[in-house]
Amino acid sequence: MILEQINQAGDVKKIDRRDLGLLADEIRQFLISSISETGGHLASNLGVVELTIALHRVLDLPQDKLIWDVGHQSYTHKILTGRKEGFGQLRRYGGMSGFPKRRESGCDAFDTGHSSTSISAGLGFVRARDLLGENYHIVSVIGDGSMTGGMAYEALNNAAQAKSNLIIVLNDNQMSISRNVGGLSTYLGSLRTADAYTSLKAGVEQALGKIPVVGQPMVEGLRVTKNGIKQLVIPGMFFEDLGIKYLGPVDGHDIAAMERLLQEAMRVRGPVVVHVRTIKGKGYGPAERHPERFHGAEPFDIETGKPKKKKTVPSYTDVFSDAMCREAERHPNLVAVTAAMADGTGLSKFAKLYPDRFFDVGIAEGHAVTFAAGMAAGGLRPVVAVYSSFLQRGFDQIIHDVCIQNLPVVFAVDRAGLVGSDGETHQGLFDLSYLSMIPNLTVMAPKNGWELRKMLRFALTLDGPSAIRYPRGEACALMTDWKKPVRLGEAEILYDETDVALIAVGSMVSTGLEVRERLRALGFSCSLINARFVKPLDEKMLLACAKDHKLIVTLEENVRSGGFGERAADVLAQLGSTARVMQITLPDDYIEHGSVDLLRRETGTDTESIVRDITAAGLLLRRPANN
Ligand SMILES: Cc1ncc(C[n+]2csc(CCOP(=O)(O)OP(=O)(O)O)c2C)c(N)n1
Repeated sequence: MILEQINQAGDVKKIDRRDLGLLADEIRQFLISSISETGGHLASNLGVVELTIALHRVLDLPQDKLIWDVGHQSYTHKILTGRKEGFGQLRRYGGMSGFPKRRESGCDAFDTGHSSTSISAGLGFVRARDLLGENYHIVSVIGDGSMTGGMAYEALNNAAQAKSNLIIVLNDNQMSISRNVGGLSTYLGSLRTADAYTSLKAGVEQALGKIPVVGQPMVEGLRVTKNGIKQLVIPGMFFEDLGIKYLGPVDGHDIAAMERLLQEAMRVRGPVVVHVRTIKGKGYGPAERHPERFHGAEPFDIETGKPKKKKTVPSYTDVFSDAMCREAERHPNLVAVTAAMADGTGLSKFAKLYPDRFFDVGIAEGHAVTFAAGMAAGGLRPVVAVYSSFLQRGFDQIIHDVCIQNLPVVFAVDRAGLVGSDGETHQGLFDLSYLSMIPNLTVMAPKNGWELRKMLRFALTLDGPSAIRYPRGEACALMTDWKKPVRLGEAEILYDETDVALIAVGSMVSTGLEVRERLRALGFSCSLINARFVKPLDEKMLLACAKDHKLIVTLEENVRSGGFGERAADVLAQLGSTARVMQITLPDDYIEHGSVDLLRRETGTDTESIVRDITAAGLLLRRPANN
């Protein structure tokens, strides 16, 4: 095994050039077999095995800086920097992250997870290197999908001024998670076939030149339109015009050719784009055929490529997916927007049924929000389906473009709360805080699948903007008997008792149900309220709870700061209530990867921990009464 000779950064340089193909094969087998057990990002990683080997052969890590955009494709990099053993615990609590982490290795130059940051960060390193008088190479590796994000262009524009070396490797596999979209992807397509254009142009000129009398003037005429033709035949004009040198395209599975081109790129004074063509999923049939399915894969059977665990219960995403198709029938002006997450957000079905009313804008959440605002101002009813952590990218646009103008845009905020194995960058911990502080925006969270459907229907009746946040994974199928119609700012009282009032948001309502059972077994009487609205808050309900209970407990999957509990306590204080409010929230901190159940326990938001906290507070509460 060649792979056994790789134990730390730099070892790959010692491998005989003739054995590099074998090493790439072994890495692929290793990736397929370990990800089939743990799950993880497979297709992107299989695509960059040779590219990563070539990068590690020309760079000296950790002195040189290698920045992976998104970072989901950094597995081979982890293997080549002595972390092969970490794959047994990949993305598990306490185990190795699926993304680059500076705390995990000195060879991880910059933490990533969200897309399109690598050129900005790389340029930052360039300025630091030059101002501090240091000497090392900096390479940002960015995919063609991530090149659809606006930040990448802001960075390119800024990088063009740099006078010292910055290498931008453009990993072009024509795919984002699904097929890449937009003008840049078309442009890259033309670069891929640049050789064909070059020979086409030569052929046309030669043929025209042979035509008597008119032929030669036609060739001259053709040359006058030089720029137009140059755009077609000189690869990388877009980058070159910006002031960034372009090299390539090069076959991303040819290690020697990439090493040569990277060496050349290292000699450039200034920013340089190295255009590398790769095949997503390379070397594993099912992933090559269905790269979108193997982008982020659950554990799977290697023979068939099928997931090991069969899905039986529909997820919230599935419920939303169906609800959108149903609402589209009722509302001819309803349109759907995604930022490169058609599959992940469940909009693929809508896209098939209503292709003219579906918009994939690329990995461009900020643009998606303002684009939706424009459509709403123009008379459409846009629904932007987006993950909680990625919507952070659209914060200003939500305020500036949607909410100040009170435009009726619906945000379907998926993956809200703990998401699990993707870790810090992907957990949806902040949306209740950053959304519920925005004037005009209605913020809701459903207790189960039924309520998600009703909330979407309700949101489409509002004159202003709204957000519905729901978690990753199976839709709660409990509490189906409670079907109170959704009305603005009204909570739903599930059990009306005394002692403790549990007021829960969305995913925490079912936890509240369990907590209530346990508390009742301990002799407490216990109300359970489904908050439904985080904004506007149901003040009447809050005051009633304060009056009739000894303790109010709020439950939410969001950080404490700016969350539901803090707002509820604040409203009560403002209304003059002295009610005791206990806030069950996620900590004001970043939460690493791990299973959601385990993370709930670690953060004290599981049933057991909540019951423990409440009973402790309950005893304190009772003491004065017993005296
Ligand atoms: C801001 C943001 N939005 C969405 C995503 C989800 N996402 C992860 S990878 C990816 C596609 C990236 O495509 P590309 O850069 O071409 O990499 P590939 O997987 O094709 O190698 C997307 C949309 C993200 N990580 N960050």
